Amino acid sequence: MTVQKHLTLQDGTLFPAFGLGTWKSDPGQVYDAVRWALQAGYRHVDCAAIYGNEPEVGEALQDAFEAGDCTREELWVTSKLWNDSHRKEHVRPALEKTLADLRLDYLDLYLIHWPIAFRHGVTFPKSADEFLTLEEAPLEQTWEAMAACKDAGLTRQIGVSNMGPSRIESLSQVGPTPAVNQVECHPHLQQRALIDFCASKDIAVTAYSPLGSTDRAQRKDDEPALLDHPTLLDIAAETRATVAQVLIAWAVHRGTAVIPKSVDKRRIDENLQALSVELLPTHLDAIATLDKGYRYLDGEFFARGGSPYAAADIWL
Ligand code: NDP
Ligand code: 1BO
Repeated sequence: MTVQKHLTLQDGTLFPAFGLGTWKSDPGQVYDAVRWALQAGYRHVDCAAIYGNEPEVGEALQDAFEAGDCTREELWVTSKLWNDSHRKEHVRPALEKTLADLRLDYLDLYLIHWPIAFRHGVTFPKSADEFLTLEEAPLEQTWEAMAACKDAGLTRQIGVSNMGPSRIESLSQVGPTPAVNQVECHPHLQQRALIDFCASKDIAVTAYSPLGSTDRAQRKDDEPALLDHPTLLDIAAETRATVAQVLIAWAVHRGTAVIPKSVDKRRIDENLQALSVELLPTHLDAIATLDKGYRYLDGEFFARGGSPYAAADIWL
C-alpha cells in the first residue's frame, strides 16, 4: 500500500494530500471508481452536489465501509455548496441533502463552490433573472451559515473554492478563516501568489484539474495539452513515471492537496502511485518555467446569458 501524505490544517487536523476527483464521473461509472480507489488506498474523495452523482458515491461509500475497505474515520470526504443555495436559509438544507445522498452523518470539509449566486433551484442560469448578485446574496451571509453548520456538527471543516485574497479576507472578518481554498492549479497555472497568501493565513490549498481537465464538454481551440507537454514528457522519462504521475507528484511536492479524477481502474492505481515519484530540483526548475496563467476553467460559463458577473472578477 502506498504511504499517504497529509497536510496539517489550522486546528491540527490531518488532511490527506491526495484524493479522487468525481466531476464528470458519470452515474454508472462513479460507483466502481470510488470502490477501486478506496480498495487501492485512497482516503480522500472530492464531491459536489452539482456533479449529480452523490447518491452513487454514497452507495459506494456505504458498501466500502460494510466490506471493510476503510472506516468512516479513516476517510476524508469533501463536498460543495452549489451556487443556488447561497442564501443563509438554503445552506443547511443543501448540506443535509448532500449528507443524505452520500449516506454520511458528517462531512470532513464543506466548501462554497464558487463566489457566484443563482436563484434557488437554478442549476445553470439561462437568463439574467436567474442570477443573484453578490449584493442580493452576500458571501459573508453564506459563510455565517456555513459556520453554523460546522458548529452543529454537520461538517468538521469549512472552506472555499475559486476564491482570491479579497474574498477570503472579507469572509474571515465575519467568521472563521477558511480551512481550505480549492482552486485550479497545474504547471500552466501555478498560483504562486495565491498559495503564498493562503500559507500566510494557514489555509491549505487543494489543486483541482491537476491533469488539465481533459474530458470537459466545452474545450477551447487554443487549449494547451498538459499531458503531452515535451518538458513534462522528458521529466516523466527521467523519473520512469507517467506525465500524470509527474503532475501529481509536483502538486504534492509544493505542499498542495491534489484530487485527480479518473473512472479507469488502471489510471486510478497509477495516480495513487505518483506519491512515490521523486522529483529532482532540476525537474522542479523546469516545471517552474511552464507557468502562463492559463485557466482550463476560465469561468466564462458564468458570464453569459445576461450575467451580472464578469469572468475576470471571479478570482478576486
Ligand atoms: P483532471 O485534471 O483531474 O483530469 C481528469 C481527466 O484526466 C479525465 O479525462 C481522466 O480520464 C484523465 N486522467 C485521469 N488520470 C489519468 C492518467 N493517469 N493519465 C491520463 N489521463 C488521466 O480534471 P478535473 O477537472 O476533473 O479535476 C479533478 C477534480 O477536481 C474534479 O473531478 C473535481 O473533483 C475537482 N474540481 C473542482 C472544481 C471546483 O470548482 N472546485 C473545478 C474542477 C474540478 P479517465 O477518467 O478516463 O481516467
Ligand atoms: C461548473 C464546474 C464545477 C466543477 O467543480
